[in-house]
Amino acid sequence: MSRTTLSPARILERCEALAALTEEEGRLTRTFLSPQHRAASELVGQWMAAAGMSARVDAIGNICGRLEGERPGLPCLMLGSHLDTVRDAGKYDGMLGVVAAIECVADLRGRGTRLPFAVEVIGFADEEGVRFGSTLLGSRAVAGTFQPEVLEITDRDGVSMAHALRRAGLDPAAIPTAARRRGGVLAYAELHIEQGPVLEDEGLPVGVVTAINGATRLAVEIAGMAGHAGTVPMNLRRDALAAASECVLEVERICRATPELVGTVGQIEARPGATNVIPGAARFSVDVRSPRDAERREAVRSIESAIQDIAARRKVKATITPMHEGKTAACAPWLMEQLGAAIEAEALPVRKLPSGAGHDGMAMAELTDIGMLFVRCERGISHHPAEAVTQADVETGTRVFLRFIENFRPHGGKS
Ligand code: HGY
Ligand code: MN
Ligand code: MN
Repeated sequence: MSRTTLSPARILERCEALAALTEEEGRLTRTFLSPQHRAASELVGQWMAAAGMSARVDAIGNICGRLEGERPGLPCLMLGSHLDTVRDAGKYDGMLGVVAAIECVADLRGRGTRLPFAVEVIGFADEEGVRFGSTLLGSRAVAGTFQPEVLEITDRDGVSMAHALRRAGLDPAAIPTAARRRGGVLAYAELHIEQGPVLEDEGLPVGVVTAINGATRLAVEIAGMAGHAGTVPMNLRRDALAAASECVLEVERICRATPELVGTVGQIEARPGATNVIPGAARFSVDVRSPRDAERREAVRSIESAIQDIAARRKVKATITPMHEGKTAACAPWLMEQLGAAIEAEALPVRKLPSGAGHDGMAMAELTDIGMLFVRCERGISHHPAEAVTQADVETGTRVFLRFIENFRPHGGKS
C-alpha cells in the first residue's frame, strides 16, 4: 500500500464534532430523525463530499456517499456504520466506523486510486432503536427488509415514526426506494469498536468478527390498579411496578442459568409516577441475546411464560409486544480471510471473535455477505460516556481497513 495520508487525529476530531450534536445537555444522546441527527448527517455528508464522494440522503434518512470505480456504475463495496446513539452514549459506537471509512475513501481518492468497483459509505440513521424501540431501521431499509408496520410505533412523546419521517421532510411511502438490488453490492464491511474486553485483555489493537449474536427485544405493559399509598392494605393491591420488578428479577434468573445467554431490562417506567400513588401501570423493555438462536428463542419463551405467571398471581394484566427479532448473523469466511490478510500485512496476529453487541450487519446480511473489523476500546466499556479508543489503535484499525478496501476482491473474484 503506497504512502497514505490517513489522519487518525482527524478521525478523532470528527468523532468529537459529532459528539457535540446531542439532544441532552451534558451527555451524548442522538436519536433517529432528531434535529441533532439531521445535523450529524449533514456534517457527514460534507465530509463525504470533501473526500470526493457524491452524497445524498435516502428515503429513511441514511446519509449515503459514493466514490465511483474505474468506470461509473460499477457494483460497490459498501462500508458504513450508524450515526444514532444510545442515551448517555460514548463517542465512538457507530461514529468511528463512518468517519474511518470516509478517511479511507479520501485517502484512496487523494492518491488517485481507481478501483475495479465503486465504494459506498453509509451513515445509518437508526441502529440503536432508542426512539421507537425497533432497531436497524436504516440498514433494514437498505437491505429491503424494512417492515412498514413499524411506521405506526410512537415515541415517548406519542409521535409516530411515519409522522417523524414527514416532519423530517421524508416520505414513509418512499422507503422501499432505499432498498438496494443484490447485484449492486459486492459486500458490506464495518469497522466498529469491540464494545467488549477481549482485544484489550490480549493486548491486540484489532480483531476479525466471526458472527453477530442474535437478539430479541420485547416491550411489556403491566396494567394493575392505582390507589392511595396510605389507605390500600398490601393484600388488596394490584401494584403494577411491584409486578414488573418481580419480572425483571425473573429475566435475570432465567438468563443467568445459561452461559453466553444475556438478558437485560434497560428501560422501566411506572405511572402515574407519584410518591403517594400505588403504580397502576408499568412498562419495561426486555433484551435477550445469544450466539445460538434456538437457545435465545427458548429463553424468550420462558421469560414470556414467567411474566404471565407473575401477572396472574398478582391479578394484573401483562401485554407483551415483540419489538425486534434479529437472528445471529455469520460473517462471510471469504471476507474474514481478506480482513485477516490486511491485519497480517500489518505484522499483527489475526484474532477472530464473536460480537455480543448488535450491528447493522445483522440487517445487511439479508442483502449481501458481511464482514466486520473490531478496534480495541479501553476497558471494553461502551454504551457509556467513558467509551474510549487510543489514537494509535484508530491508526492501526484504519490502516488495516484501507488495505482491506484496496485489496478487496469480490467473492471468488480474480486477485
Ligand atoms: O444493542 C446493541 O448491541 C447495539 O449497540 N445496537
Ligand atoms: Mn450501540
Ligand atoms: Mn454500534
